[in-house]
Amino acid sequence: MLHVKPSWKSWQLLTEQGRQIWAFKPGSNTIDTHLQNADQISDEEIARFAEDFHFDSLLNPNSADQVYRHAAINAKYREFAGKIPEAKTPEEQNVADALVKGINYFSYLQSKDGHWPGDYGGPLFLLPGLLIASYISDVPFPMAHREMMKRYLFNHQNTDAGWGMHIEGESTMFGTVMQYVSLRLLGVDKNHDQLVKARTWIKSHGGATGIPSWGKFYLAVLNCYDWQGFNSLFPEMWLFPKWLPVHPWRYWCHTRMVYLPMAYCYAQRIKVPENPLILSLREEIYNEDFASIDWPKQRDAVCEKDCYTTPSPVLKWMNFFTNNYEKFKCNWLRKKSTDYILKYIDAEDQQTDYINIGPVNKAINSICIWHAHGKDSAPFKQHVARWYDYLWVAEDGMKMNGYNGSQLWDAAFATRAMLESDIGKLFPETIAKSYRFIERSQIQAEHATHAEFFRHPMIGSWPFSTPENGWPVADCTAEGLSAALAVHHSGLVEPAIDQSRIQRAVDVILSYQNSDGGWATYELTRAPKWLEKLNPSEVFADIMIDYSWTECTAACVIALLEIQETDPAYRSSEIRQATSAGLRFILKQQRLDGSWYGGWAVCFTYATWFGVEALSKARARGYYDDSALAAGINKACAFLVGKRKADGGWGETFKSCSTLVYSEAPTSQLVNTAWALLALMAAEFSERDVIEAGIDVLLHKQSDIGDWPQESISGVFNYNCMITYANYRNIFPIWALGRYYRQHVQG
Ligand code: LAN
Repeated sequence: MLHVKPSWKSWQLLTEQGRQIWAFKPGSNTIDTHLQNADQISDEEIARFAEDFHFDSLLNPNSADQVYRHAAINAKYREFAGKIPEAKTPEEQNVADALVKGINYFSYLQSKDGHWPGDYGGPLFLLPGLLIASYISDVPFPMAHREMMKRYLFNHQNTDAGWGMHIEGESTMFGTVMQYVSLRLLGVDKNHDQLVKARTWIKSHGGATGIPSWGKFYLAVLNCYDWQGFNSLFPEMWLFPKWLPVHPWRYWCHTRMVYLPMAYCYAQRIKVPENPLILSLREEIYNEDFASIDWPKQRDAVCEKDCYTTPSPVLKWMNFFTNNYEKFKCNWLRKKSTDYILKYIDAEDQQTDYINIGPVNKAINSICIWHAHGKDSAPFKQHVARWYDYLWVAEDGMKMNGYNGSQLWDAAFATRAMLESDIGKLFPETIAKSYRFIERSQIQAEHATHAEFFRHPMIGSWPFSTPENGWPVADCTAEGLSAALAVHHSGLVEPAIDQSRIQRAVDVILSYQNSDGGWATYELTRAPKWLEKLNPSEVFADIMIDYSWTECTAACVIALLEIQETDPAYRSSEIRQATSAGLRFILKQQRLDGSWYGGWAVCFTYATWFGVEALSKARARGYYDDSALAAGINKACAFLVGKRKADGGWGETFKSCSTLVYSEAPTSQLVNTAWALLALMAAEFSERDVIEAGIDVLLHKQSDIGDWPQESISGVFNYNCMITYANYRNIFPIWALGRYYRQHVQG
């Protein structure tokens, strides 16, 4: 059983149709009533509770999601009572037992609505944005939440007293100043020992003038940085003709939806009124006297600890132009552009039921809506209610998740993992609940304003989280479809997704293919690669357009190959063409050493699994040029075998993601081991001892009740920021054991 601290029990996760809200001593089980009556407990009592969330092991700063898991498991856990199939050898029996135990444990983590809630924290630049939104609008979080947020921020302070971009990262100016300011907004005294040390870190690294642009933005809103020190966001660019390659409708949707509300704040120069805290902060984070700082000179100043991408000469030239335009700007045009931007923000709010596409525009849109419509307006109140959808409690405290959850994504993977072998069929209720969740998450209607605001058609698609978030994703559609097909195939449930809905999903996948043969994330690639030269972020790479990715392409190719089996007549020649182009793209992405770089998890093992899975599936179906597929698969297997660690497992660190070079972890990592094994088994790799040694690593790491330990952080975005996928430590070992069982044990 888990090591439980008493106060963890005060927090309870309420879930409704994928919505996740953490409640402190909830008086009610429904989310709406709870949100209206939070905080009836005394401050002292709450502060005492928060102490229990002290995180003593910084060796692995990733939370193990103990608070949720404790509540889900401890009271209810039972060993599997059914009959476990008998295997021929003791070793094979171990795999069968571990698989049953693993799925049994995991089934207790499923919420009543059928998904697997889990920690989706990691980035450290999200909560500060939300706290600034709460501060400027004077809508404080309840005391219990505030205490838990403090715990979280203190827990993730590095030993050098700074904070990173994410919980496992080395200290940066962005991370450090944002967490420092957050703690001050939460009421921590500037003489607190940990803050004194953090200030030393900030000052000895040049002070907050060197914070990257997103930090400059937040500080400017907080009135702790002068807007003159911020490169213009040129709001008028939203009025450009649409055919121009630089019109923002062509940007990657996350970049578009973040720079949109940022441009509104910039145009309005929104800032918190001066008050004693703000005046004090201005003294705390700079080496110079605030009034004496030459702000325009700070526009491009970035602390060397933060630099990941260097601004191009084109960007500098453009900044020169747009910054000067501010002196001569036409008020009429400025108003026209901010009116348009506000209309767009309102549309995004309505289309996503105020969840918004992600955590960054969630916070900034809240600020804009507060500014435009007021604290008492209905839209602002709707925004506030959705702040809680992003907050997550774990043993390290309360964090802002990287999305409103990973509900659909995890449910689809979990379903496919469990159904990989017949052992999954021993858990029909778990599968049925998951299927119901997947079924309800498929998007079935278009928003009235979708075309006006550049949204990709989405009927038949699946989102990453919930249908209310409603942003369709290409590979989430593929995973949703593959999972639905796997359930249909299992015969465990009466299909609720009929043929026409399946076909709509296929239509969506086909509509998402790029001209390079690959698939991107939320939309087609809408502008040429040179647009990346305008990336102003300094800390993220490849954010300007939606690029084709190996993982997304493989997922889509796999789903299309599967649909060819179940519905061979449907758009068959287009599907054949699409898969061939997709396979060509995948082969082209393969590196000389046989690996693939992964953009959305750590890293080469992740994408190599996707690559091999797609090539092997195509090979089995007799698609494409068999010798090219075989060569790609063999090279990939050789790569993986070459990366084996002494214990027979695989381990990669997040450094692979930012350096683009395989970076080996000191110890084997479960999730990397499972991905490598899945790839080798998909390839039907002939050296059985290699696979068995890897399987042994998974078996040895499993706990008595069927969980696996949380190891290093496994997700990533934009090369440089890491994100936690708490359920991966269960899903992928279950999947790999299932594949082994299917290939070697099952009759
Ligand atoms: C995600 C999470 C899921 C991920 C996969 C489906 C795994 C991937 O295959 C496609 C891309 C996608 C959908 C994805 C894109 C970027 C996201 C939304 C995130 C990593 C979660 C958080 C991140 C978002 C951009 C964070 C906010 C930061 C900004 C730079 C705006």
